[in-house]
Amino acid sequence: MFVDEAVIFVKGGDGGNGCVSFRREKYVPHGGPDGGNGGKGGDIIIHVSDKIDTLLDLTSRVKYIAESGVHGKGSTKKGKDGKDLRIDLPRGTIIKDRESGRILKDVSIVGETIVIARGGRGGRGNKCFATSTNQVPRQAEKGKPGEARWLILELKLLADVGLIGMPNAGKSTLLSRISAARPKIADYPFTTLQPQLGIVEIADYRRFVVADIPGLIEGAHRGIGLGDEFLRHIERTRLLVHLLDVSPFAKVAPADAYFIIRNELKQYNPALAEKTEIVVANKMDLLDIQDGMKSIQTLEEKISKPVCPVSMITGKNIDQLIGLMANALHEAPSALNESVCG
Ligand SMILES: Nc1nc2c(ncn2[C@@H]2O[C@H](COP(=O)(O)OP(=O)(O)OP(=O)(O)O)[C@@H](O)[C@H]2O)c(=O)[nH]1
Ligand SMILES: [Mg+2]
Repeated sequence: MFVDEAVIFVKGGDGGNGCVSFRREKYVPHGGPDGGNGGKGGDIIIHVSDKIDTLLDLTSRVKYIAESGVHGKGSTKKGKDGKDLRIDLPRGTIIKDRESGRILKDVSIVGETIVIARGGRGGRGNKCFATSTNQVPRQAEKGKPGEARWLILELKLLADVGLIGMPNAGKSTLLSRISAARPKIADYPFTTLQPQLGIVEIADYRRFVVADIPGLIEGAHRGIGLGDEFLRHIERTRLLVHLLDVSPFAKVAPADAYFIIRNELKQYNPALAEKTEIVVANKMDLLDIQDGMKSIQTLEEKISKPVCPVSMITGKNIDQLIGLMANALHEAPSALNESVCG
């Protein structure tokens, strides 16, 4: 299951106490103060990683407490600092303070590190309190406690590619063909009720994340069908793949379906409609070759965009489509418009 919220407690390590000690040496009857300072407590550090895609690991552990600093010792020995504790979070996690509800950080840069709870300062040893009037100070400072807070972690589905289209167009079938995800697929509208993620592995250990969302219909932005709230899951994607059912059984003609969905995107968020888009004609196996070629040509003229014809059932052009997605994610958007499916 895809977990997108976790609540954790974080606490920096406590600072070590300062030490009260006096020098004891042969032939030095009244040695001066030599109590060392305590070590600093470790920090809790958030590290943004591209190795993880969910908050699943964080749900098995609630408390994250960094190591405390060691107390100071005699002979002005400073206590050792506590070790920092690193928590890896996936890109796109929003970190909120549970008490105030305030967003502390919206992490998006892989490799970024953020100190989310500081370790306490070590206390000063009695050596620091010696003055000209008090040469035998018997006081030392206690270490400060580490910062502690409850955090709410939220992960917006952060996908590279968003699959959009009318219900029954074959979006979930596409996700199941190109990734290990196993979404529900059925021959009726609104089979998908919740967004699903799949990871597509490509050459050289590269991969990208695809989000399959419930189908959209005319008026989705007014709440018709399942509404448009799922579009928020693809707001941050870099690429949209727009699936059209070009079979004779489609309820809406492909060009009409295209413009209906485009309009819903614009109504929801004009920036979403600006994203690079690959248009895919699915269910080509249900057309004969001649009709298929002609209908793709007509469709391309009507929408003034290249269309990639595929069949999720026979597997026709799926590899080419993956190539188009990979290129679009890595190349300039303008290069995409020239690309064609074989
Ligand atoms: N003949 C044929 N059928 C297909 C193809 N792709 C998908 N289908 C069928 O179309 C139906 C709908 O597929 P889904 O993948 O569930 O469609 P969806 O777009 O995810 O639908 P919603 O979740 O309702 O939005 C299923 O019965 C699929 O088997 C294809 O290329 N050819
Ligand atoms: Mg579906």
